[in-house]
Amino acid sequence: RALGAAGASSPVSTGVRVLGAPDGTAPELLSWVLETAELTRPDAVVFIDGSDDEWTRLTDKLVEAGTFTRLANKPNSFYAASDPTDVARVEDRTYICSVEKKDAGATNNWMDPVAMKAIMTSLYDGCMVGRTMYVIPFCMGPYDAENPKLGVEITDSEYVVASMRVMTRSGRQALDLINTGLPWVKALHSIGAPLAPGQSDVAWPCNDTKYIVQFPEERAIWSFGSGYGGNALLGKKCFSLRIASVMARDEGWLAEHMLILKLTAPTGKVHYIAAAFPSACGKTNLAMLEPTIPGWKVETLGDDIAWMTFGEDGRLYAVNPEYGLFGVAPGTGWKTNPNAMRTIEQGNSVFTNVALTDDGDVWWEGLSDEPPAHLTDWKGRDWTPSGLDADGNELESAGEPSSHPNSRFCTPITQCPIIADEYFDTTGVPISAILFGGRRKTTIPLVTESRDWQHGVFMGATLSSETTAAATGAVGVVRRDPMAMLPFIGYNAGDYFSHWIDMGKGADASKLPSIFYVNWFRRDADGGFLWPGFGENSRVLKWVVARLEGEAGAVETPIGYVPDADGLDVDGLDVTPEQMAAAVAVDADEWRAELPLIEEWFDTIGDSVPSSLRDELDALRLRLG
Ligand code: GTP
Ligand code: SPV
Ligand code: MN
Repeated sequence: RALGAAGASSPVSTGVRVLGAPDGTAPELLSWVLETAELTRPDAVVFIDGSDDEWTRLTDKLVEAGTFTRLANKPNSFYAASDPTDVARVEDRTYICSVEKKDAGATNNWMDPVAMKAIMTSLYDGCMVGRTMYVIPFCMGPYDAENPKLGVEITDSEYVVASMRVMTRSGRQALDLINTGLPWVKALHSIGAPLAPGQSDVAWPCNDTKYIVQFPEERAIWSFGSGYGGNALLGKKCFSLRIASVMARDEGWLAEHMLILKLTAPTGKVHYIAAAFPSACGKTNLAMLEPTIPGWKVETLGDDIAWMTFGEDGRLYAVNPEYGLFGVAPGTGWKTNPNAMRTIEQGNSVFTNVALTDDGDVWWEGLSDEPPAHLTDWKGRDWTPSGLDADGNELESAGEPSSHPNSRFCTPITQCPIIADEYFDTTGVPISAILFGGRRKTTIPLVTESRDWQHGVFMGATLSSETTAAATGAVGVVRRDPMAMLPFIGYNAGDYFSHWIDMGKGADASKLPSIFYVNWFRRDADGGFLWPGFGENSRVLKWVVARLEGEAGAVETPIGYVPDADGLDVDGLDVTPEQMAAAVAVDADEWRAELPLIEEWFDTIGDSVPSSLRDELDALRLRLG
């Protein structure tokens, strides 16, 4: 019972001891906790207070259980390796259980909420036996927001508690707000791995059966079977995107899968930019970019989620509801993302499914040019760069990367050395430009400016990208990923498009952000990237800002405006004029081939696609000839 030491203890009718529930805990919360304990039957219930002592108790317990390995080379930091089957979001097991099927739309899995609850209630029955149930009060966004967005996650995973403490504002302060009577979201999570008396635990308990379920009308989340980030840290994708997108539709704002950055020009002029790229397509990297062009500065506000609402001045303001970064590890290094490196170096971080070095640090592909001579890979096996052991025998890990491609670092955003002061503002920052981007080998130019808001929404609605390891399933398959939100829209995608169109119609057009479409991932004939990316993306940001201010040249093409011959600043860049031309080229044949795919995509969504977007498709077809 060491975990409960800090709190009051009250025996309840179920016989479960509730530890740390302070006097004044909202009755609705207390009764939900007791109801859940009655169903799931944990050994104890612990309220999370957010204290340092609590962090120490939790991480000690995780180390003792073998889930965490304390890193010798980073302060207060831990390594975890998941079960090899529990490494990513499970989109095929994710459901939007609205009352009516049509409200989930064609892009979401759906089941009748009553039927789903019957299935999940029997899964939850006794699922926490032998474990501790934690109650995590949390707040997405600042505590002093006008309408703080509160939630409570119940979980039986200490890994989830530790991660939620990094990723959200959580503990006593959130509970105090809930206790004032403000609305809050119920988020229930179990790894689904009860322990019989005497049964020994494994380092990463989980269940082969997984369900990630949102009940939009009730604003409730039920998750079962997985301990992985997006499936289990319910404040993140489940609340801040799926449930929040429904709230945003109803209340007239936007909940988006976007980074937020502050860009300062050499003149001192500031612009705030939001960008939506699908999972593992470059948000964290752009958010922390170190410009290669002199005099330009980027500061970070967010790397994954933006909540945007119109301010009284008619401009669109964005806040980042998160408190941490849950970033893709592979590819993150001093050359590509030095600010992420500086953030994690300070410690207080959790690394999952990366490799361990012999001196107690972490490593992953792309961290440095040369891998260490020996590693323990994410599956716990010996790993060497050659794939051979000291005797020249082939290792079981030979030919495989040391880290899972979706391995992640989980670290406090406040440690980011370039965090913008405005991160802490409750009102957010006024957005000048929105970038949509994807991972496409062909067709999509480096940067294209939309003609207006409606055309920009069309760009977002038809965004396509190659799938990545952030979700289970095939990698590298081109699919439509509207606004980078395909797995996260909590309702009918066509209605979501209408909401975007309506947001623009209700606004002063001169104050709306300009919308751009970017692609860092276009390839040449040999398969190499046409554009160096990372810090060099500052050159694209410079062009975006110059367009906003009417200072940069552009060519009008059937798909929008692309930089003219000397539009992009390529001073000092090691790229040939031919490469540059290929990076921004609009190939009419490639685009004509795209038309039926867009048509098919709209047909998949069906009648709910707004007619204005069908009009945009017709107009594009005409312009392409
Ligand atoms: P989620 O956290 O899954 O939502 O992803 P994200 O959009 O934040 O992706 P992230 O920035 O972590 O990048 C994912 C991968 O893309 C990493 O392996 C990066 O190294 C790589 N990447 C990011 N930016 C660029 C770029 O400009 N060019 C190229 N070639 N690769 C990039
Ligand atoms: C993503 O997949 O878009 C992520 C990681 O940002 S997760 O939080 O696991 O969804
Ligand atoms: Mn994401």
